[in-house]
Amino acid sequence: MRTDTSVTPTTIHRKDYTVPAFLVDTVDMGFDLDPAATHIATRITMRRNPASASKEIVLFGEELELLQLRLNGKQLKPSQYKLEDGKLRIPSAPAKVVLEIETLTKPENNTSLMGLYVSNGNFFTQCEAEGFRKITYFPDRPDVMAKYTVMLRADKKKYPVLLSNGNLIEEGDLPNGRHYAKWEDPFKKPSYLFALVAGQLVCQEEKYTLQSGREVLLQVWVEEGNLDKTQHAMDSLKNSIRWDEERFGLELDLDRFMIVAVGDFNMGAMENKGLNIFNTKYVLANSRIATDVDYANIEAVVGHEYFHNWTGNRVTCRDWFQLSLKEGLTVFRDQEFSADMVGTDSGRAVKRIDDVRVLRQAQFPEDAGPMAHSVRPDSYVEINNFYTVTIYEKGAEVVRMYQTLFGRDGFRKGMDLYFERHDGQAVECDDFRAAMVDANGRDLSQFERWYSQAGTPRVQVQAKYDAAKKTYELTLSQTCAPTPGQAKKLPFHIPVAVGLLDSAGKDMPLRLSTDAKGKATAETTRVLELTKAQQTFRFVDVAEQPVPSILRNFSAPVVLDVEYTDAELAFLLAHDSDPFNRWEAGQRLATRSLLSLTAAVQDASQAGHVVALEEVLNNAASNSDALGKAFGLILNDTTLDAAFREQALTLPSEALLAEQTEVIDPQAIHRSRQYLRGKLGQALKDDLLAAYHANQTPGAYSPDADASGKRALKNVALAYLIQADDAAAHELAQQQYDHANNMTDRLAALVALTNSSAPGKAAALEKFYKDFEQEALVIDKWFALQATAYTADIAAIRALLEHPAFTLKNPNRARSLIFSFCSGNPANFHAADGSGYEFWADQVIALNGVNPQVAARLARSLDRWRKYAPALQEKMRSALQRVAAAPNLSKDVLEVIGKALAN
Ligand code: B3K
Ligand code: ZN
Repeated sequence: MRTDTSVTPTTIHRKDYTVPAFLVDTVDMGFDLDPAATHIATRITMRRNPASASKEIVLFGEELELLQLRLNGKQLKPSQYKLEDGKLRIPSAPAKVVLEIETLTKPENNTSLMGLYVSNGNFFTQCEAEGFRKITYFPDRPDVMAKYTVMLRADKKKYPVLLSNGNLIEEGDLPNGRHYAKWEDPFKKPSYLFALVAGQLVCQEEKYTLQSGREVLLQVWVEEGNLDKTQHAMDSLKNSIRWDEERFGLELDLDRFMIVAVGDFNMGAMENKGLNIFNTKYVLANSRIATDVDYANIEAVVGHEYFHNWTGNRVTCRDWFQLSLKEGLTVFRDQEFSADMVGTDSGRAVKRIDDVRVLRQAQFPEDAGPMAHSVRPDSYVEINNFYTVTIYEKGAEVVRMYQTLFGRDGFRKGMDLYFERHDGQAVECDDFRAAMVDANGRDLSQFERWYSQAGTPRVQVQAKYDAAKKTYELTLSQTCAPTPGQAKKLPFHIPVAVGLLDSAGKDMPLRLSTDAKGKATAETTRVLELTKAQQTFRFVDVAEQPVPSILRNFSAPVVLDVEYTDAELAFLLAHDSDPFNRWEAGQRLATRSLLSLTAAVQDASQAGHVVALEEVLNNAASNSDALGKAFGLILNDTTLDAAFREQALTLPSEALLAEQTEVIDPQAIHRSRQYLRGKLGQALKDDLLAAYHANQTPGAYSPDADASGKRALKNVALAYLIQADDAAAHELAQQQYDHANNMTDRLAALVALTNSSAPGKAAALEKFYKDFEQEALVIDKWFALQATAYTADIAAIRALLEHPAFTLKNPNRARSLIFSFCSGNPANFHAADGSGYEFWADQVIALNGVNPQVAARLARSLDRWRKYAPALQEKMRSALQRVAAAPNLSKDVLEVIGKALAN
């Protein structure tokens, strides 16, 4: 029969949404698994949708060989259907239809890792967003939900394990050394949640009793030899199940829940119903191979995928424009889960700081660049390009604002109503907002703009204290810069959490002029609701001139412009009861130093004074002594958790600083940041050394918050000390490398050595490789740390590209070298000769032919090209144009490059 492959890139618009003409009740599938040619027989029962006037069945299919097509038992003649541009259309179909479709795919040739593919000899699927159409012709859209039964058949020796969604209802042997397994998923689901796994895998399994008393089976499947690395994922899964019961009253609805790890995977993990498929990076851990950060990430991702079972699977998205409905909400849930797992206030703040760092470093630039889009986008060319930090992280901030406005209990009421109304449905972001609003009895129509308007709002603060009247006025105003396709922005509804500190650094009780007379004044944080372009809030009974602490706990995803003196910032860093803003004050202080250093370096190099740079920096470092003092107080304050101190002592990243300069000069930023690190390292040398020794974690490794916090503080101290690049620091790092009993310490020592001139650095790198040659995830770290080394020039990167362990086909490996360099090493990537951009273009073009999704991610490294100096801009433009002119570009890459080059 006919085969169809090509799909023309077109822009899909949210406003063009129409309901499906046919609904699907059941899907029965039979797979004969063979890496060279897998035969798939699918039986779909469908009926006309009463809500649609159309009688046309529209099925999607890509890269499929269509072997057979029968409608209500009769084979369809080619004249009875149309097959073009990735769609199979059957015009005027009867009201009730049984479709029987046979397709053929070639999993072993599938390097896109979408649909059915082979990884290390085993079969896996990835169907979100539109991968199911690479398995069979189907109404592959999330608002078509159906019940699935899946029969898997394969060679028993090669593929002893056969898994799919739901419950195993039958298994047995077949002739010729083959066997089968039949799975049935009791819940209706959209096709993007379909999954199968087949191959040589082993599992750790446990029975777990839910709060209701029902017993469920939990399994973590991995390749043989990795069973010593599954305990943490299993613990994280059990914690997730318990947390969702306790915090949201949501129970696991299946009798069996499986996690499977795969080495070749485009992203982190996938929430397929009952059969979550994970990148090995987010499953495998033991102290030998995984860092504290890996442990935390595994907990978060296991939680995230598990939480999708309700927010995503039971209630799903009507269309892909609503993606943040499930992703923003589920990220919020995993953030809260991770915070609750630590439990303490300062532990929660550390988590919040991490999340805000990601938002500022990745989402704010996205919001200011050519791919800017709202949380609920209006159009896309390739939906896979919209799994972005805006949809995920900004989406989570939007959800968090409901909780800030309504409180935890109000938020819970909204969630309960959301499930009461929409369980089993495919809905819109508006439905979530309506549930929140209705459950809390408030009009929140203006809040909708968080979904429809792109761009990061800026909030300006003006303060006035009237000593005679004892009033304190805060005038807040908001603006938002235009984004592509959205010139004008209307005011957002912004919750601004505020506290006022008295001269002793204590919180003042807060009373607003609008408060009812009898209102108690015990509250020390008030959430001001900024809804207009400008608004004044008046606090009354304010005994003395306060220092304001604004946007506590980062209560809204905005940039806050507020004029503080250095002294006020040091005061907030020392006293603010809100740990987030305490950290923030230190970051503001450091940013101020770093930006003035950067400006001085730029001025000097423009004037040609490159030789005297050290002197220029010394002269410009006027407030660095004050910064050193403030940092010293934090470093030595043992009443603070080590993890918090580490956060406070970490300078803003180069990427973050870049966003705060008018014209990005990556080398000047790098030099300044390195210089300040060196200065702080010298000024605090004794204290750093003391902290280094005081925060050792002897004994067996544990990834708990206390121990990992200590390691973080100790290793940030080491990083400062190594900046001096002297023999003592080399010795310290070498000792740590040699005696480490865990990957966190070993890797931190190796990074320190790599960024120094220590005599043992080459030997350590080599030893690390030899010791961990068999551990793919550790070799990824080995590539990444070299790609981000301060000394890594393009020649070093190109040499690593030739390393026998390097391959473009494995996304983790490609990311570890190429992405780490292009986005994690700005000073070298943006080399003045444009060699970094040439490299980038080569790799985007090469990856495009292997894996369009991964290629399109890499393509985004030049998003912000217009923010650089003209000489660099020119070189970036020609690299972009070279990619744009390459043959056979995927729509993924076309969309990203097209938007970057558009005016
Ligand atoms: N929902 C998946 C992401 C799918 C990405 C498709 N390109 C993982 C997650 O967010 O949990
Ligand atoms: Zn998700």
